Amino acid sequence: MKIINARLRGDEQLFTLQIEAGKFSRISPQEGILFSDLESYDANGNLCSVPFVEPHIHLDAALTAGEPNWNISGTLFEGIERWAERKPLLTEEDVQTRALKTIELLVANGVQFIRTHVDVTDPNLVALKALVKIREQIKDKLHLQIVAFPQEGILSYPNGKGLMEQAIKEGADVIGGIPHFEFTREYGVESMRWVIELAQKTGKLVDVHCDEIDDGAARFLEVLATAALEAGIGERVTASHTTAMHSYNNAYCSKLFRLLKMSKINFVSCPTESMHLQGRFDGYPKVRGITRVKEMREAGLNVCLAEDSIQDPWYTLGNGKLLRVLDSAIHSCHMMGYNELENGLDLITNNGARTLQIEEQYGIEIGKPANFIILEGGNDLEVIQKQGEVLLSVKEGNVLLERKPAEILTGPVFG
Ligand code: 17E
Ligand code: FE2
Repeated sequence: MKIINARLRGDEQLFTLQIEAGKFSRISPQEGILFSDLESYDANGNLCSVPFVEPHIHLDAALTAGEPNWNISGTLFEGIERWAERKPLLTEEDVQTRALKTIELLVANGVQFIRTHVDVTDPNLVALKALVKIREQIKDKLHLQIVAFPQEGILSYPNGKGLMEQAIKEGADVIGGIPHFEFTREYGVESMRWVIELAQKTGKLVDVHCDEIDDGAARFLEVLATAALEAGIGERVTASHTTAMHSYNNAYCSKLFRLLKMSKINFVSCPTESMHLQGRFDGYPKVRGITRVKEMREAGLNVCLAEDSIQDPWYTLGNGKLLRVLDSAIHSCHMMGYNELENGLDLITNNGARTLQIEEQYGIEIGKPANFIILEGGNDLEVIQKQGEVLLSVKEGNVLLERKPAEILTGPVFG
């Protein structure tokens, strides 16, 4: 396979990329524009980028919005209640059907690497078993990581610790947590120490729903980061959401950031989800309830963006388009500075890859697996401006998706 007339991130020139045996074998700058031929894919000056990474999605709950009841208040807590009504109705087939449909949406929008949280506060672990099967079924096409996510708590749910351990035995890759939802602060603290100890014992990664609440007193992030630092496993640990950080005072945040940098943990922000769920207990002015993405980037912390929900009890919209999530973060986090836009795609590509610890499979470099997408636009700024479609997605040399650019058939021409 050969790609001609492609742009690469951070470079003005046109490139030809050669792929052999599923790997990049040659990446060379062109003298000028090459004529299309039958053997080559003509990128037409568009960007050849590393694939999108979806580092935080709930595939078990996707496409269940309104079943059996709608979330009327729009709060996280009502979402958890509505989901608790849907959970007893789950079957493996139901989970598999919805998860595969959702994965198709993500793939159609350039995603090749996914981390899904799966609720394990279910004595039968129905959703977990279904997703372990899906991971196996699609493994040649897509990288899927499964987080054992204790939606109703580790210490606050009957046999919570046992279910987490069972989920690891059944094949979960990542250990989750939800300290801000545990009954007490003490349970929250204990759960974070327990999660890190389990990660040390099992060698698994960690990704905690951490401080997803507009309570400036929710400070489990410092507990998680300290435990990760002391265990020396920070790079394998992720704090998702951290929306309480929006409500922390700046003096505390300044002290906290020193620890976060030392710990080397990763961050996931879900700006569309947080803007929708957070701020619900405020009058005006209302907090946006999004973690400090701009400040994290400036401090050199690893932060990436995710969609979190696709049409579930927490969030009725969602369509697999990470460019929409990025657009939302750019607005809500004041990140429209040129310096922030020129490498803006990092937030939905490289930073997510680092969070998932998949960097050896990731990167447009000779010898690496040929995993890439072609985006409408010649650089990060143009791609973000256009909000266009993914034209091609290739995984290890195999075409996952090809799409023709949309074309206006009749319409105004003014110049
Ligand atoms: N569960 C949770 O605790 N938080 C979320 N944002 C979602 C599920 C989607
Ligand atoms: Fe989540």
